[in-house]
Amino acid sequence: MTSPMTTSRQGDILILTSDNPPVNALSNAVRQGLQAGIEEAKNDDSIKAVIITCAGKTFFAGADITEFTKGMQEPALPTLVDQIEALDKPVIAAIHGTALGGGCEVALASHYRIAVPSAKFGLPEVKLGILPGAGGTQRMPRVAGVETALELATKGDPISATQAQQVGLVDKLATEGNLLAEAIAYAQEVIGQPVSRSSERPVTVDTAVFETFRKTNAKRFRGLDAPATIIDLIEQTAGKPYGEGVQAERMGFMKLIMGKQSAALRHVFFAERKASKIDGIAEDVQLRPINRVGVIGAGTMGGGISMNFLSAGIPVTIVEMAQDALDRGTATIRKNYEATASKGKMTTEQVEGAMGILKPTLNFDDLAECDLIIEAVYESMDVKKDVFGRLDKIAKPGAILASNTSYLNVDEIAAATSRPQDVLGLHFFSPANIMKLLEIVRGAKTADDVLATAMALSKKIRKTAVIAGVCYGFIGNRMLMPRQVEANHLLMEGATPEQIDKVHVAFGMPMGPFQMADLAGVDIGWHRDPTRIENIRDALAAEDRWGQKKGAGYYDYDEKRTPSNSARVAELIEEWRGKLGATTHDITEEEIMVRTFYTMVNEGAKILEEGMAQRASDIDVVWVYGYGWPPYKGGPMYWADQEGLKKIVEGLEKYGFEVAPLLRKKAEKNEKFSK
Ligand code: TC6
Repeated sequence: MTSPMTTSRQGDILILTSDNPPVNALSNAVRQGLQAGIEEAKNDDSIKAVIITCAGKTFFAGADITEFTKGMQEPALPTLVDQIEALDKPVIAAIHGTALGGGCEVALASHYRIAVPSAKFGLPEVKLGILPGAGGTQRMPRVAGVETALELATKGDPISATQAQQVGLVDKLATEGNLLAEAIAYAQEVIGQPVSRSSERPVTVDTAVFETFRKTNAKRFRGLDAPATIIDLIEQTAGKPYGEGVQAERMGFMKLIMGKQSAALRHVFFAERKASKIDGIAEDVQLRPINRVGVIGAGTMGGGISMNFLSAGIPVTIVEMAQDALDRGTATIRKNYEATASKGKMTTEQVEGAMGILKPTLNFDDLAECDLIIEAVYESMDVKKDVFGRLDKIAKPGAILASNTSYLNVDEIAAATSRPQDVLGLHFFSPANIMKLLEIVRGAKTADDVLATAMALSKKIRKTAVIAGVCYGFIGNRMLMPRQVEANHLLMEGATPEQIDKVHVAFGMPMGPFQMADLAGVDIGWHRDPTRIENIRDALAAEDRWGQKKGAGYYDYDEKRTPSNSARVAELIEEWRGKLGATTHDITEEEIMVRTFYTMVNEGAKILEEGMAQRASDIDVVWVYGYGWPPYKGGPMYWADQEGLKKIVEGLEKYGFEVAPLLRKKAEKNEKFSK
């Protein structure tokens, strides 16, 4: 096999280039090549400096994650980075794309770092449940300071080359497109100078930083092992020599990588990437060009959907029926952008740039110029059919017609047109400009290129998309239903909202079913007839207890929206238990787990069996990115695998649920959902 590493000479400079697509992961072959290059430089007196660089779209994006389960072969990355740094000739890392994880650690071990402005630097290991294990926890505080090191290593978000330069992580910025030539010139400048090793620099410590950092980020790090380990590690080793620090780092790394959280997070990493692969579609299918998107409805959903495209530089035509609704929608989009700008996350020019490509209109026919049209109108089959019938008359040939329905039958909607092959569901989650998940609903007649175009577009607008089949509620909402039904039954059988929510929060969900109802609005889906009260939810809605927005729902809220248990809700629950003649019993945590979590897994199994999801890991992606399932528990199907499918089946049977045949079969055969 040919090596992904090549060496070349430019006078007395040795250039080591990795070409290991797609992301130049530091695989065993790359590490071997780098080590051989460093060895060559050490032994050859005619070499005066070394440049480490990468071909393709990026500098090393990290260790090769696929090797983690196989056990890393020598030379291991920690050994290699120390060898790079130990060379007594200047080593220059020339960086474009992303220097992430192990890639960033290679850069830190190099004596100089030159980067193009578009390059990004980061330590995303924490997102895989591990810590920077190749000297990153030791070199980063020495190079960029403890605060930057904590920020980068515990949150995992990358910083730009300019920011990296400000904190000392980049020594020199190069012109875009001219990286290697400028790296060579830089190397020539530093040849002969004594090398400066980052591991030999002192760490300046202010002990108060750690406690403040822990406190400020307590909510964000809740339940996660890796950030806590990283903070402790940096704190405990800050005053110590590099050698001691790196040993502690090794121990921390080994402990985390063998833990359950890291395994689950790596599952999510690969699941997310797998989700973009569409079964049964040729990889080279020709995509349809999308130069303008039409959105029907300027409400919360339509506005949020539009923002995704505007932010990606794709012009949007947004249509409403009345001027005031259109103005309100446009104003909300602007307000949201301005709020982002006020946090420093967008410039005024970017705000104006996005608003400048938004075309608000009352004229439905203006949609004729769009390549993709998404309707975000009232959730009613009749209304949707009417909209699609009208679209069919005016949309240009080949335009993709999408419904943002959360539940309805996309095939029935498609049948209202003469071009069902161009129709699909694009189910965005609210707030649509923020939530990562997109369910792409594949209708019976949806054309392959339509699906592939939607998938490619989802990447452009930075969504994580999953293909779903046509069924009520698709993947996510369909699985939410048994949870909701059971949570309500549990209330009637003796549980309190807070008892159920507590189990969900302790599990790692951001909130429980009743907290979620209060946030989303208890009135959602309500028939709005205060005389027709059929269940406790109707009763709450009829009393104006619509949730947080009204200061009362399943909980009472103060002005800061802090919840407290509600005596009125307790009364209503009692009243409804009486009306239904419900007998109550002590509800245990186990019962709540089975009835509100196992039932979701059961529904997931049915979804898989019916082919409504392509693979179990897609279901996990839906729940992690759309419903706040804790990524460190891998998603419902992965979690069920870890619990043991036999245990899930036994739990379901104990409480009288009908077990999905696929779940039963897998449990009997001792199989798992995740491969
Ligand atoms: C580490 O470094 C630890 C060090 C200490 C050791 C002691 N390895 O995301 P994309 C694959 S931990 C293996 O769609 P993008 C990915 O699966 C690592 N494979 O591309 C996909 O494969 P497929 C720290 C990897 O352009 C393909 O590449 N680093 C790796 O949207 C394309 O990926 C990270 O956590 C990898 N490290 O985004 C960075 N990375 O085509 C992880 C990607 O067969 N990577 N693949 O499905 C990323 O964040 C992004 O891939 C990206 C590129 C921003 C680099």
